[in-house]
Amino acid sequence: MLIKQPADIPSSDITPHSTYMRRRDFLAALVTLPIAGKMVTTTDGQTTKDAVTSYTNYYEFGSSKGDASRNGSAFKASPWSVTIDGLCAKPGTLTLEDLLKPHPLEERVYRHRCVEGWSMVIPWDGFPLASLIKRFEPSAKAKFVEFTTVNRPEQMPGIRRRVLPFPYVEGLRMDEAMHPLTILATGLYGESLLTQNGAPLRLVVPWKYGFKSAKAIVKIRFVEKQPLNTWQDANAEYYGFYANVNPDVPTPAYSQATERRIGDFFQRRTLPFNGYADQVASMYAGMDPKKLF
Ligand SMILES: Nc1nc2c(c(=O)[nH]1)N[C@H]1C(S)=C(S)[C@@H](COP(=O)(O)O)O[C@H]1N2
Ligand SMILES: [Mo]
Repeated sequence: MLIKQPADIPSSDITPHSTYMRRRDFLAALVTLPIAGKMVTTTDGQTTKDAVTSYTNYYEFGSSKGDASRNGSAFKASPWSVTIDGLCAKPGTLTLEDLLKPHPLEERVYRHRCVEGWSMVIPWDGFPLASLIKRFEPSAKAKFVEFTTVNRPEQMPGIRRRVLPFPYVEGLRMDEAMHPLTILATGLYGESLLTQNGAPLRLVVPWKYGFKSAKAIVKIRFVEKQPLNTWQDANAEYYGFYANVNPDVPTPAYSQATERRIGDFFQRRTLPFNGYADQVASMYAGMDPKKLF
């Protein structure tokens, strides 16, 4: 029998500390969360939990990346309720617990791309938005879904300073909202979402730029007309409604052709629809790809 001496162990056999920590988190997740399934959509290495929970965009807490993790301690994500209304047969206001009950959580490992040119790979815990939408029976007139996020100036210093028009609003076309890749997330790395990541409930739409991922959702509304999302309202030249990742369409500030994965040194080429083209491109057939930003 061959016994490996420490000097014989190639460095590739040694589990990096971050992976070891991740495994521990995963074991903790098995205990705390009933995860029903797992969908891994990339083999790229996952971004460290430290980076995912500190490098965030959340303007209700301020306009720099660390603001939400620094300024989030006054924010209370419990109790929480969500109102679902608009063009549907069964509108209502539900506590978060009642809203989550019928939806088994899954782990989804997704690429996450920001307009600013950085990206991450994040293991979310969540469930398909479609399974929630169906419960409320939207009518045939409902063409879009509008998401409104929480507006609590007393707990959110960025709202007091009016750094954006609040509350933060996002929207999806109904078919985008019903797409199986679109999820509502309640956790990441096997643990409940922290304030800075959008606790207790946020949207994740992996083929679109991060700004579509509304955090701390309190209202979901079925509407006939395309909603005006906050970033388009604030600066339409930079941010559109569709926000589909398109490496061929630069914004005035950033090229979009490449991205830097947080933790990497080199830039990598950005993929159309953030690498999800096979699953989503057909939804935009016949539309001008330059206008899908
Ligand atoms: N409520 C709310 N949701 C928000 C934002 C925000 O300022 N407020 N920022 C958006 C932007 S600009 C991005 S890039 C993503 C970033 O998600 P992340 O911080 O989890 O990476 O959240 C989006 N969701
Ligand atoms: Mo963003």
